[in-house]
Amino acid sequence: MIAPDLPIAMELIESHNTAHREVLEDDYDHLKRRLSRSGVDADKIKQRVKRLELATPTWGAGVGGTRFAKFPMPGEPTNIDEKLEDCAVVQQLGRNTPRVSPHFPWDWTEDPAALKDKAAALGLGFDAVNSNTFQDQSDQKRSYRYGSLTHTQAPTRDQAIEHNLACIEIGRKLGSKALTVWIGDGANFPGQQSLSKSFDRYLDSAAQIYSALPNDWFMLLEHKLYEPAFYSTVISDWGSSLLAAQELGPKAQCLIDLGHHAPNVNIEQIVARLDAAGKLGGFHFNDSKYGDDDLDSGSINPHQLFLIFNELVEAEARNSARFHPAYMIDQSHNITDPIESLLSSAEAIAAAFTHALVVNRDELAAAQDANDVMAAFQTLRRAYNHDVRPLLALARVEAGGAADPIALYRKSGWRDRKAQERRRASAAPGIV
Ligand SMILES: [Mn+2]
Repeated sequence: MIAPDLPIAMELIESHNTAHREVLEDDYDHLKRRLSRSGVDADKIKQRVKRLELATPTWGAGVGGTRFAKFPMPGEPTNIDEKLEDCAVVQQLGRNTPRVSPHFPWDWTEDPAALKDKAAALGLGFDAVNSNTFQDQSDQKRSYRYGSLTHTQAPTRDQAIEHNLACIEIGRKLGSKALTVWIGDGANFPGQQSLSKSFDRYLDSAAQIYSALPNDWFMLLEHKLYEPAFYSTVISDWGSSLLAAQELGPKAQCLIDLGHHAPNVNIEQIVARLDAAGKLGGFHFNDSKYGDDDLDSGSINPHQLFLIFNELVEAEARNSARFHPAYMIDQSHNITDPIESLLSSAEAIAAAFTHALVVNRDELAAAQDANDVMAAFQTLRRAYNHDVRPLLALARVEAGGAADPIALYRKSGWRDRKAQERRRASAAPGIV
C-alpha cells in the first residue's frame, strides 16, 4: 500500500491537539456524566460517530457561483487533481469525509487508474459518480436545450444514455459503486411537453442505463422540484422518483437532496416513506432558506437535520441489513473558502447524527404508545439540547484529525500557499 501523502503536516495537527487536549477531555467528561444520567453511554456513541462517512463532491471544493456571477478566490482548485488535494485536507482534519464524488465530464480523465492512485495516496477513495446531461459540452453533437434522457428525439436520448454508460465505465475503474442521475429536463411553459410522455421516455432511457449497471452498483435517482425547468420538472418529487425506482428494479434507489423540495415539506417523513418502500438510496446534504439548494448544511435549520437523522437512526434500527444510504455534502460555496464550509458542514451533519443517537428510543416509543405527546416531544428535545461538540472533537482527535479543524486549517496557511502555486480560476458564472 502506498503511504498516504497527506497535505497538512502531522506535527502541526499534533501540537494543535496537545494544546486543546486538557480542556477537551474535561468538557467530554462533563458531557459523559450528563449523558449517563439519561442512560446513554457516550463512549459507545463516540465509536458510532467515528463510523459516519460523508462523501465530498469534487465541485464542492471550488468556489461556486450563482446564475449571475462568480467571484473566484486565489488558490481555489481548477482541476480534478487540485480538487482532490483540497478534499484530502477536509478529510485529514475532519476525519469523516473519506471519499469524493466526481462529476463528469467536469472531472474527466484519460487515465482513471492514475487518478485512483492519486486519491489513494491522499487517503481518499471514490464515491458515487455523477453524470451531467443538464448542460451542453463543446464536443457533443446534439443539444440538451429541450431535454436529455426525456428528449422527444431518440438520437438525443441515446447520446445522454451513452454519457451515463461512459460514467459507469470510468466509475468502475475508480472503484465507485453507484451512479447518481439528476436531469434538468422539464418544461418552462404550460403545453411545452406532454407530462406523461416525458416520464415514459425517462423510464425507457433510465432502463437502458440500469441494464448496464454492475451487479454490486446502485443507480441513485435524484429529484428536484424546479430549476432549470420552472413550470414542470420530469423527476420533480419523491413520488416520481419512487415510481421510477420501483419500475427500474432493486438496484434503483431514491436520493434525497435537502434543497429539492417545496418550502416546509416534511423531509423526515419522506425518509420514513422511502425506507418503508426499501428505496432510501442516499442524501445530498445542504440547507436552504427559500427555494435554493446551496447553503451550508445545518446553517439555517439544524433542527430539521436532527429530525431527519432521527428517522435515519430509526430506519437503521428497523432494517440494518438493507440500510446503506450514500451520504454526500452538496452545497455551493459562493463567498466562503470551500474547505472551511465543508469542514463546518461535516461537523453539523455529525452533530445532527449524534443528537439522534442520544435519543432514548425506549422512552420515545413508550410515550408514543401511551399518547403522551409532551413526553415524546421532550424526549427529542432533551437529546437535541445536549452540547455534543466535545464528543465530536474527541472523536476527530482520536481518529487523527484536528480538535478545531477550521482554526488549524487557517493556521496551516494552505490557501495562501496554493494561491502562489495554482492558476487563477475563471470568473464565468455557473456552479463550477
Ligand atoms: Mn444534489
